[in-house]
Amino acid sequence: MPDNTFSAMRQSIVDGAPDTAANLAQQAVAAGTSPLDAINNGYVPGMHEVGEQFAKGQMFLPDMMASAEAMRAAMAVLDPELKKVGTERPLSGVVVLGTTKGDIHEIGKILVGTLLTAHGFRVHDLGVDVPGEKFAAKARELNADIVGVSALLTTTMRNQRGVIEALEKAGLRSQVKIMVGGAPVSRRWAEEIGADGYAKDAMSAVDLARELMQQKSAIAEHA
Ligand code: HCB
Repeated sequence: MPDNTFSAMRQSIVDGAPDTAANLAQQAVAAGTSPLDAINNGYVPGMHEVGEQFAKGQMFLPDMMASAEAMRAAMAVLDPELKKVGTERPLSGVVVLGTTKGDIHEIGKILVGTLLTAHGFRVHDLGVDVPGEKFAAKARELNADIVGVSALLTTTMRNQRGVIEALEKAGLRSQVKIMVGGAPVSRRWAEEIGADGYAKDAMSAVDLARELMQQKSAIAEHA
């Protein structure tokens, strides 16, 4: 796919233009472009630019909402394409996913869920603004292997620790691996709160989830 198409995708997000974003995604699918390339090289850079402009006071909340709408329109086209990869795979593991309490950012988390599904994981997405107890209850109900917690605000990333505490309180911590992510989150933060891993993007989340499943089976073999 030519660079100017990626740059048009990026611009459709900055402009908050859902129809353009969706049309470009359809063209990409028709041209056989990898949906992940379109997301990573086209749409996500647009989101980053929106974040930068918002931080500088050059964009406001309604603009950021329009950009999110454009991203959703592109994802509605690309999501089924991403999921096609996973249809014939054996079950890799069960993941409970959600955005932490106080936080309504969901685009990155949805992308993580889509790629995990595409790579054979069964994903239950709890949505946004999810308290720790709800993660724990769903993990118990589904006998989950992994809990993935997203946070996009510096004020809500500390609630990731709350999810770990809720799993400990429910007596599930030794059975469930925890991975964290989101723009302000880092490997160091993951270590500080006692998570099992950090992923910087959706594809790294798939790699990490696979690694965590290997760790789980190694523990089971030695038990
Ligand atoms: Co929002 N917002 N926002 N926002 N927002 C950010 C996050 C800022 C960084 C923008 C800025 O100031 N530069 C900023 C946070 C500052 C901070 O805390 N340090 C911010 C702010 C301040 C706010 C409000 C407080 C604004 C206000 O009301 N004054 C408000 C908060 C509302 C709330 O949550 N309580 C708010 C609202 C919004 C919306 C609603 C307008 C909209 C979200 C719409 C939605 O999701 N339905 C929005 C958006 C779109 C953004 C930006 C522009 C983009 C976020 C995004 O979708 N990125 C964002 C700027 C930015 O992040 N650079 C800005 C694209 C995805 C693909 O990346 O990082 O989310 P991702 O996910 C990656 C990665 O992190 C990882 O994989 C994903 C896929 O590759 N990952 C995981 C994510 N979760 C994972 C979990 C795992 O287990 C593993 C990996």
